[in-house]
Amino acid sequence: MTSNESKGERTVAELTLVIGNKNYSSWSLRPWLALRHAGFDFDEILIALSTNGTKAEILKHSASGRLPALRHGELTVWDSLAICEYAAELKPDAGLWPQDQAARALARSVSAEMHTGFTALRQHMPMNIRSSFPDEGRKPGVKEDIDRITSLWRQCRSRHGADGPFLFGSFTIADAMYAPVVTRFRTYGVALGEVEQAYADAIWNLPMMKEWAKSASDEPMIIDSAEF
Ligand SMILES: N[C@@H](CCC(=O)N[C@@H](CS)C(=O)NCC(=O)O)C(=O)O
Repeated sequence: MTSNESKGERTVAELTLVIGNKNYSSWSLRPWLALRHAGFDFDEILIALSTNGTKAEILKHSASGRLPALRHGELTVWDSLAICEYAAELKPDAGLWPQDQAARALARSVSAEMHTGFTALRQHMPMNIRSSFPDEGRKPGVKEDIDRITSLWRQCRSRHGADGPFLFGSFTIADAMYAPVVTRFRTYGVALGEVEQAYADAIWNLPMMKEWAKSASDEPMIIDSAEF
């Protein structure tokens, strides 16, 4: 605790994470979880997506025109996975990547596959944490994406998950990358096998996940393209 905190004053965090709507912005959720899990003190700036002013607001923080972005002093880090990597470098002891080299390589592979792939799932089952659409989203390519994701989860759990309930035992960036999928499976009522359901429950029951989901439920903004 700093001396200012002990006097009850809020210190300005060194890090600021600029994010989109908590209900819809799956890319924002990922680094938010990684930073939280690693115990960073960070401020948040939330920019409402899909409004007339969204692009101009985002551009004040990131020339990429996309969220999330992390500000650390003069430095801006953008893109969810790059922010997670930066957090892992800032706190090497936080365990954001698995210690074992082979496990770490697999964790990076499954994270990269999430980052670049599963376009059918992302398009047809957009993240909408507070809602329930159990009959929607079964479009071409979605089942294949779900099958690939659940197979990856089983592979990680059986090879490296012995020491805890997450993909590599304890929580890592790989879990942060797949957390939005866990919420999608809930929203769209995707039936899971025992191993995948236990994993999904472990993610959903994380206090930091509950906190994000509560904020998502409290948000007034509605994005029509992510509603059914
Ligand atoms: N690959 C990027 C994707 C970021 C992205 O597409 N973010 C969306 C919000 S979830 C965005 O900023 N959209 C811009 C807009 O709505 O104007 C990442 O991993 O951060």
